[in-house]
Amino acid sequence: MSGNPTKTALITGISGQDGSYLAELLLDKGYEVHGIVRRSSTINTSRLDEIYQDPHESNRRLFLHYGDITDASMLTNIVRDVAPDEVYNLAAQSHVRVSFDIPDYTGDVTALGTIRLLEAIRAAGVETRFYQASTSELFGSTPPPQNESTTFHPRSPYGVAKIYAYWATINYREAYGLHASNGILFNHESPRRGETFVTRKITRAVARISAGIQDHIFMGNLDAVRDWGYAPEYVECMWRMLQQDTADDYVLATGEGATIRDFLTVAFEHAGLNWHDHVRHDDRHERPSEVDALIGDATKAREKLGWEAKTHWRELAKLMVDADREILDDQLSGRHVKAEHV
Ligand code: NDP
Ligand code: GDR
Repeated sequence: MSGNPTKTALITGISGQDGSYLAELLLDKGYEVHGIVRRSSTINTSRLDEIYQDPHESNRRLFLHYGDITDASMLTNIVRDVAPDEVYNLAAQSHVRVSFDIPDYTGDVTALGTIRLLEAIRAAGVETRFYQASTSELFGSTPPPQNESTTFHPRSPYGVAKIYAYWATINYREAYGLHASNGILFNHESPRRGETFVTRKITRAVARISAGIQDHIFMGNLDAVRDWGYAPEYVECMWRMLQQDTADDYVLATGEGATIRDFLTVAFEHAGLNWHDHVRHDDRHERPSEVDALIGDATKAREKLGWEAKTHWRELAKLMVDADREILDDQLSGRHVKAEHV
């Protein structure tokens, strides 16, 4: 790590999967990193345990601020005070199935939250670069392969909210000359993936079933096709986008699709299990309108940013199963002691 910070970044959603990897990456690059975290009744920064720095430490470069993407005045204050060189907007109600249950809230956070942050940048009058966490869910029912020119047809309140945010980002680029880029990221996973997303749900279940503490899981539609990549590789390209002279929009994907059934097969077989013995169906996990198939074409990112996904879904399934077995072993043996973040 280099000594003096050269640049300052502000990350919304720093406590999430991507936010935590991005914070690590930027700290490694010598950045001073500021993140917005929500006040909650339980500690919600466990993904930041590895990089957490005590507020009393001198020379610290990671700063966490209480806030919320629904709080416009807070956003303006923090952007003005931090005067970041780069802003990464990763905060969202990011669960597609849940967005059908809380559509209004999803729109407030995921759509309006973005324009609040863009307005905060404008109101604070700081010179900065902006990254928006856009998604393959924008393509929805348009068949693969999907690239930057593919027609959008979202299939959930989440996808609809993200379209608003996508266009808000482009509008601020065109209207105010803001260096603002959309990363249209296909599904990316890791051992830090939220436990209710399908890959992590499966790999956690594999660990628990092979340890004999669980027998089965309930799942929804197993026919959907997804293009799963590895989150640390994707956040590195978020950074690359903001290093370009000109802001632009890029698809990031592996280019390979697989069904949920395929993922189940590889994950269970990796632990010597047969998924047919352990998976049951529950309609609760089905969506009122499904996105059947997402397979991305990341040619533009390869040609313009020199980026290519290295880890594909089979390897990813295995590394996530290994990680979940290790986490469970630590928990069962009492070795898992959480850091104190107060
Ligand atoms: P996570 O769900 O893991 O993280 C979401 C983050 O947003 C968390 O830090 C969460 O805080 C925060 N957040 C939620 N609501 C608010 C709010 N009202 N105010 C402030 N912060 C809030 O998502 P990922 O890390 O997987 O994804 C990051 C971003 O990228 C999201 O915008 C997601 O929609 C998008 N995306 C993700 C893809 C993926 O495959 N992972 C693909 C394409 C786009 P808390 O920890 O308190 O819940
Ligand atoms: P997705 O991810 O909706 O693609 O959004 P998720 O892992 O939730 O679902 C993927 C597919 O699996 C099917 N499925 C199930 N999903 C869940 N969560 N639980 C189940 O039990 C289950 N059974 C089957 C789903 O129907 C779906 O087809 C993710 C999020 O990270 C978004 O924020 C992001 O924008 C997109 O990826 C790209």
